[in-house]
Amino acid sequence: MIIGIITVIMIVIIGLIISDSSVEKNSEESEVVVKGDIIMPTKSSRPGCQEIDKCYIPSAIVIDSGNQVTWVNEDSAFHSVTSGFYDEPSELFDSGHLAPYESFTVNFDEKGTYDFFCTLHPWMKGQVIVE
Ligand SMILES: [Cu+2]
Repeated sequence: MIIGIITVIMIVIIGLIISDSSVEKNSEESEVVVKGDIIMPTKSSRPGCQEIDKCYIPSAIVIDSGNQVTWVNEDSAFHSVTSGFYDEPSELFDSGHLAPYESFTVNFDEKGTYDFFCTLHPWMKGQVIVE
């Protein structure tokens, strides 16, 4: 009799634990706002990320013309995605300052190599190669 009651209680507790963890999992998935093609990871606001090629990840991306690229700032600092080079912006596109978890998307219709950088951190550089 007592063993029967304990067994029922155990089953209920295990059931609650399982349903709890599945709810948590679902809410975690819904927190992912935008999936970026290129991310700005944590610590990219400090010099040194260029030495390990982790200022923009990936720092170079190859796409077919007519497609778009989305950058997501996954750092806790502000960053930008600006066309050209730090000392020579090309004025093709400029995200302005992206707050943490903001994203920026550009359509690329013409073939070519598009350099970009961060106006706040001169060591952050990347390329979009449109084929
Ligand atoms: Cu930056």
